[in-house]
Amino acid sequence: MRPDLFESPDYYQMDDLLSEEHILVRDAARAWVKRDISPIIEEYAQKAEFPKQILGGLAEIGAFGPYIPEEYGGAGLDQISYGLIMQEIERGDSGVRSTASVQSSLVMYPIFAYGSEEQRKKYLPKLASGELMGCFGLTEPNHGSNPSGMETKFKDMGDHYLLNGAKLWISNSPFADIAIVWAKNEEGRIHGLIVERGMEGFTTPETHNKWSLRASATGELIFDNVKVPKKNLLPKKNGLGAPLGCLDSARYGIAWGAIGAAMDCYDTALRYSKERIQFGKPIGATQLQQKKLAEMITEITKAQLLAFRLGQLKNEGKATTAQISMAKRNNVDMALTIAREARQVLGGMGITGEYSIMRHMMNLESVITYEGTHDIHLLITGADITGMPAFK
Ligand code: TGC
Ligand code: FAD
Repeated sequence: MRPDLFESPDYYQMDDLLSEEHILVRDAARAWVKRDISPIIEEYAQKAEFPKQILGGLAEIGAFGPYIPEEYGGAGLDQISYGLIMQEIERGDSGVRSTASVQSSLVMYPIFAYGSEEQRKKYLPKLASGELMGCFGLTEPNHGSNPSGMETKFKDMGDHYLLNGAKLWISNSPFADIAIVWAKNEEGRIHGLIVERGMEGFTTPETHNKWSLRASATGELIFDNVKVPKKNLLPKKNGLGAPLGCLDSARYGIAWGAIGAAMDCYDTALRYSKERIQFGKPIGATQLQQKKLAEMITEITKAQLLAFRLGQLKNEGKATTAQISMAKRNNVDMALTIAREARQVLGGMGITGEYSIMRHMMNLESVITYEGTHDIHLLITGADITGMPAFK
């Protein structure tokens, strides 16, 4: 892969809206990605391996639990800082951002928001430092978009719970130390359980042959009569709203992250268009390539404004699930469209690992599917504006 020459586009002077802390946090993440991700990521994606050596660096830039209070080991930052960190990491690779999203919003958040004080103290500091890694098991082989139908269940055995079932498509599962698992009790009510690696009957086979998120480890969670101590149940919230609440936080991070992937594709295509000569002039001087580039920067700018306003609402505790859903859908769709267009600007070179665009494009095919598919998010907006849910 070529040297990382990334220059961040800021067409509407968004930096003027950021605080000094936002810029410090953003620039630290940006420098880390340039130094520790860009030089290695293509190789790891090609060999379909997660680069475990980056976990310490992710913890150092505050990517594990950015908004979790410092007393629990988090960085105690606001939601815009969280978004900016996700943007910079995904500028490097969506799979690396996935690892940070899952750890922060799908593992640390539920322990912080729904866990007991004992659970918070036991797990959060170690998750923040990367000493412990987690994963989140909601999706099942027969229940993806419709998690309320889940079949994974647990039974009260007096001194412990007995857990049975299976989860599929779980980011980080092959190496995670703990899993936040959503399962139904005997009354059919959904609860979160903290399942630890090493518990008898708990296995995490890896999913191979992915063409997308190749530098992220994805796998299953299999529970075969797993004895889970009663103290591992998240006590403060149950029902489908509990996992969906975690998704709000992760989807928000993805809305920012996708901007990073789009910025990288745009910046690469812009530079290439100025250097590549055909018919005696740079291809960037042709009207058709300028149309592509002009549309890209317009869409990136709109996505930046959407994410920033959503960040303000989130800081004020006012962002709704439907608002977050709209930003996730719009920004990921925007990034995928830009990746496809940018790939064309590079012609044949666009399909090689010399440049990041094809990797971003393939990654974004997962990002547009996980955390709620593009179509499910359209339906969430549809339900919100009409008052008539069309899922069922
Ligand atoms: P619905 O009837 O709408 O809601 C059920 C109950 O939940 C409440 N609720 C929420 N509570 C808190 N926060 C939210 N965001 C909530 N949204 C809904 C709701 O009020 C209700 O409460 P109650 O008391 O009335 O029971 O549920 P539904 O079954 O109709 O489903 C709605 C739908 C389709 C939108 C939802 O199921 C959905 O979002 N499906 C998509 C599934 C999904 O996104 N899965 C993601 C899995 S995790 C993942 O992909 C990680 S990738 C990680 C990475 O690598 O980055
Ligand atoms: P389905 O739900 O079977 O959907 C198939 C198609 O039908 C989609 O196009 C969908 O939009 C459409 N559809 C479904 N219902 C409707 C409807 N009512 N109306 C119209 N169209 C509909 N899950 C986790 O729990 N934890 C993780 O860490 C995690 N990581 C992932 C990592 C990767 C790389 C991938 C690919 C997925 C991951 N997922 C994870 C799972 C992800 O959330 C699901 O793939 C996603 O929610 C969609 O579920 P599904 O794949 O079963 O598709």
